[in-house]
Amino acid sequence: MTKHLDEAYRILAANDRGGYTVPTDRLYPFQWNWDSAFVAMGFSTYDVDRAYRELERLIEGQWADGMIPHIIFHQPSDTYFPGPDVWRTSHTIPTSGITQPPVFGMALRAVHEAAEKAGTDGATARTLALLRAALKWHRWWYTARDPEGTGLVALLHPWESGSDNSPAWDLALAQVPTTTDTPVVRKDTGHVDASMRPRDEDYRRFIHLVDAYASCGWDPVKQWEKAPFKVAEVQTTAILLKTGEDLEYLARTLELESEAEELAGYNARTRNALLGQWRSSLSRFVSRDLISGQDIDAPTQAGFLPLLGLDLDPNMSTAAAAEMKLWSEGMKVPFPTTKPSISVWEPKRYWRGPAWAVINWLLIDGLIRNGQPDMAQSLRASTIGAIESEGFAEYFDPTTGEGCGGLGFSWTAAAYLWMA
Ligand code: 9YW
Repeated sequence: MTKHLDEAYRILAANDRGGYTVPTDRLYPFQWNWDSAFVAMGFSTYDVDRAYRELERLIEGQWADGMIPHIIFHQPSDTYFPGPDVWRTSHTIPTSGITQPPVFGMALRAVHEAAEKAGTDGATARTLALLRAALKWHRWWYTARDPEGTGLVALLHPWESGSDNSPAWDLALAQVPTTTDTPVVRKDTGHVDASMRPRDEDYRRFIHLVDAYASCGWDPVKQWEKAPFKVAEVQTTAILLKTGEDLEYLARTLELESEAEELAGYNARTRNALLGQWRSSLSRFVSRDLISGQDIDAPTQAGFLPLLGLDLDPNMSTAAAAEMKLWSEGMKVPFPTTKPSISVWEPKRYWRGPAWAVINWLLIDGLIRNGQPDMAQSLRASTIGAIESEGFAEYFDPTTGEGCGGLGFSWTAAAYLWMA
């Protein structure tokens, strides 16, 4: 184990670009939002100052309206597409124009607690500044991405989910044209085998959406009206709820009572809304396509993520854990991000089947919260085992355990530090 811990520390040091961490060299040469939140939790296990720094560098990219973008382009690099010239946003430090799952609040609580434990100087002031940024982003989610106050937040681009080419988007994305005003010059397939990546057609649709929102001047109200893709999504909403709980806890700890009450209000609304997305016939939760008005019942990991932020009735949590066990049968490394028995399942293609350490991390937390320690323990053991035998890969083929995608991956290192 010491050998692997040392390797995890080495990877995070190698991917440091000056207070922020790139997900991996070359393939992803900038700061990614939810990657950095996981990485900050990894750092909090041994270097609290560096953990704070990771989050502080991320909020350098925060927009005036509160959004924290999914990529912060701190320094130029020509090894990634689409770069700042395609996003055409106007923030001082170049950024993308969309966001990513708000793991930030979970990370902030973890870092704050680690600082308290270590008696770190200046921790309260650093937590407070980050809490204010997190609150602004939280309000942005509820105004820009849930203008009707339903309690579920919507994504306007599959990249915002962090699960780019998940089968969950197939039907909604099929309605998005493949035409683009921007030449699609992919770089990812020069770093990683194309058979493991999203398809060209997916990329053309991803870029069509970028063009559409750039032509709205990135104004959230205009984007909401014009969006060709709009999904009220349970994985992101569950993460938002867990982050909302952690921010509420921090606000109370720092005696920000009115902010704590505001957060409690959001949390209550979202808790009810998420519960309404449970489908007992499927033993999981479903997202909703706000354009077609239909449930999205494609079987993906997202259906189990609400365990992270909810305290389910034991019948529901037992049913969800049993369903997860069924998907895991015959898998060397669960948890498959798509149900293995369905026709679109591809065990090596990015979010269409593989197992990801950070998804397992969130699922484990949700299972523990909901009284399912056996399933949690088996996911933890298989995640650690996969990393120890295959290295710190971006993700794993669940059938063979083979490490796939980019190597020396920061969030896999962070997950190992957190779990081991
Ligand atoms: C992209 C960095 C990111 C992750 C996403 C993952 C992938 C592709 O890599 O995105 O071009 O942004 O899908 O979850 O944050 O690791």
